[in-house]
Amino acid sequence: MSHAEADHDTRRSRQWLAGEARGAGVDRDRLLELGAAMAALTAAADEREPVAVAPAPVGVDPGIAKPLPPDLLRPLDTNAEMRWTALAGQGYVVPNDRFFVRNHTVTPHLDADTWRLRLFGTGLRGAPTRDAPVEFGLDDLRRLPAEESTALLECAGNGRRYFAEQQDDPAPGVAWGLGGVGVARWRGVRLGTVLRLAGLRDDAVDVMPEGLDPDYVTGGVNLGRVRRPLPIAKALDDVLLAYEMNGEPLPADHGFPVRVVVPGWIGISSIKWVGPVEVSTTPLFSPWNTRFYRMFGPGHPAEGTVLGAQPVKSAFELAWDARVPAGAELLLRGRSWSGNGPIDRVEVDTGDGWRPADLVAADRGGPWQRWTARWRPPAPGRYTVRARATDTTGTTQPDRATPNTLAYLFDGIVHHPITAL
Ligand SMILES: Nc1nc2c(c(=O)[nH]1)N[C@H]1C(S)=C(S)[C@@H](COP(=O)(O)O)O[C@H]1N2
Ligand SMILES: [Mo]
Repeated sequence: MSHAEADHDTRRSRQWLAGEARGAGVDRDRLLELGAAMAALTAAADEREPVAVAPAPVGVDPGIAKPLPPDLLRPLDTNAEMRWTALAGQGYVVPNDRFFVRNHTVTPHLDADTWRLRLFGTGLRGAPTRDAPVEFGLDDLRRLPAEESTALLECAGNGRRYFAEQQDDPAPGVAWGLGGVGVARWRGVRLGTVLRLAGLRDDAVDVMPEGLDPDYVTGGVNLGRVRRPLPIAKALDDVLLAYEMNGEPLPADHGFPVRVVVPGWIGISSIKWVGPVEVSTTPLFSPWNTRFYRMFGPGHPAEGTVLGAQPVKSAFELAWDARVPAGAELLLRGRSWSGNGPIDRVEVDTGDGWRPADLVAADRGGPWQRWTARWRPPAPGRYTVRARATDTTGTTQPDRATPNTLAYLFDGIVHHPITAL
């Protein structure tokens, strides 16, 4: 069976439309009724308008635990995006102090001693209920065989602001630049190991981890806790219950004490602060796979279209409108990535045509690819630099991304301004 998110979602949305919905939190007729007409509203309320480009005003608590130094992170309402300058001179992974944060509400402060993973549902032997689940404490998980995985996490809305800024396609929602992405070394136990210990049945089909952060309320409707189903095949493949990030205990903002890490799938799949986990012999649904994280708008049916893998993107490790000395040779640095697989080549244009960038050999085949290109700005003035990558499936970034109502999956070539002085 395919583990690709798009294939799974195509199957599930057919079942959902056929009325097999369970666990969606809102009944199916109501969801259909809300449907595409709600899409614009949903987008605005769901991802919310950015309120600050500068650091959060004094007295406004963004609900994020770690400091948000302006040179590392840019607050965007309840979220914070990594500044790409903060990666200049860094290694392969993004240090925890500058890793982006995407919170639907606020970072909860959980007690590791009383925290429990609680598995329940028809997909486990004896069908334990939510109130009488199979439990694991943090020490139980730490005693199980540990695994490490270097995986990329990216919000589906990453790059959203360029729909409006570069294409005149106004886009509601969190105005991410390109900083809603990061790679970290995650350590934990395989979800599959825990599912088997909990008594996984052969006929289980879906697994739905649920976060312990506050309920998500939007458009006057309480949608409950952030949760999103995974097919059993993916859950048994490479999904981790991670308790460490880059060699440290998972930081509060990134899911302490334990989060799910779903390599290759959009960020929302990787549920933070996981508590309850439903395992079911019938398909599971949540607003996070029926209402959000779908493509709506021209060219899509009313119920929306599956959100596939993250597309190809590239970013310079440079400030927006960076100031550089005219006449001196610069080494431009950047990174490219794709949800379809490794990056094959990267080209850079500094104003006189596309030329190949030099790829860092050690990164070949990994979740993202670092590259460099030399450039000497000939004279003082304003310049635009661009980078475009091609992945191993042959997919290249287009000049223009295809718009969709919720403005997901921006893959256009970003025009990065630089001023030479
Ligand atoms: N419980 C919970 N899990 C969550 C979220 C959330 O708000 N609550 N946000 C999701 C989204 S949309 C993304 S992109 C990633 C972001 O992970 P990070 O904040 O560690 O970068 O977490 C996902 N997991
Ligand atoms: Mo996200």
